[in-house]
Amino acid sequence: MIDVATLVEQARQGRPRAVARLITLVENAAPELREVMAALAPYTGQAYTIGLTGSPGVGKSTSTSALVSAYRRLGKRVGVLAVDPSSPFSGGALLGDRVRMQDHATDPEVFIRSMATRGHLGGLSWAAPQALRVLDAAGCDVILVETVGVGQSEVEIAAQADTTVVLLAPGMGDGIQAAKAGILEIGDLFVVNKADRDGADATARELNHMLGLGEAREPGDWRPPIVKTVAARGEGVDEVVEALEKHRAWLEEHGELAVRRRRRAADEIEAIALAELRARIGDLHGDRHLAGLAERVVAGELDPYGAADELVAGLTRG
Ligand SMILES: Nc1nc2c(ncn2[C@@H]2O[C@H](COP(=O)(O)OP(=O)(O)OP(=O)(O)O)[C@@H](O)[C@H]2O)c(=O)[nH]1
Ligand SMILES: [Mg+2]
Repeated sequence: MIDVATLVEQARQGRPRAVARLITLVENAAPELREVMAALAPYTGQAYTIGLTGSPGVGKSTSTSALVSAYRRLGKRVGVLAVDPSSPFSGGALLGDRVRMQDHATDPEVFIRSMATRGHLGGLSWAAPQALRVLDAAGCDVILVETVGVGQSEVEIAAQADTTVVLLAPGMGDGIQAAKAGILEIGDLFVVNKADRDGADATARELNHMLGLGEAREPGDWRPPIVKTVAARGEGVDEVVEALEKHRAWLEEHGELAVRRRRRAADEIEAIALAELRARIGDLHGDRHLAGLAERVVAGELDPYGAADELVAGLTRG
């Protein structure tokens, strides 16, 4: 039996074990989650969430670690969530990240957690926001979210952060790749990492050109800046923080932070509602109502659309 009230209280005080246990409840879609989220709700909405995305090996984890250091120098409490949508297990692919995060392992003001979401009902769209709520209620001023892997998850992560950072590296044809994957549209800030390698300037120029080709911007619109970094040596990271703070100020000034957060909450509600409906439909498999409808469809007395309507009406009645 889990004492939710005590766990929540300890997490709010920033006790790492309690925070970790709450995120495990999220990962396991535990039945206690409802109670946990109800208890956490009044303490959320303080953290500034930053998503980091980009091709494998571009330097997301190294940059995350460097950003943690930078925010710690500013006295902030920092959360890190590494989400792996392709793996059903924690750890594994994220082992390397743990090595890169070692600098922060003993810092009580830093919470680092990796989470696997494959096979999860509603996957990333459902689980990651709940984990973010835990870190938020635990008093994190800043939460960095790294998604491991590529594809749809890169775009999904953008919907879950206040600010999205897209990382590229020279020599990978990254600019073109990013354009193809629809990544240019989601970047609030672009980082050309591994600037110690040849071609960083060319990549930045190429990117600048592609961003300039986008739709005409209104005055006052945000123009995503491009920052060059050598994350492995911490170079350029203060400039990234500066750009992040500028974007945050812009979001607040233009009411865009509230817009983004409302959109996220709507997505979250939808994901939970869909998961709930799916679970109820799953429950119906041994159900006489469904069996009866199927019989009528087979007999040609009812068409499948009509049967589905009846089923859904039955679900939403309670
Ligand atoms: N030369 C150079 N190497 C770097 C730099 N930043 C990171 N690296 C190296 O690039 C490799 C990949 O870095 P990660 O931070 O693990 O990259 P990632 O994007 O998190 O990788 P995945 O999580 O596997 O997608 C590591 O060997 C880093 O040491 C940099 O600024 N310059
Ligand atoms: Mg990584």
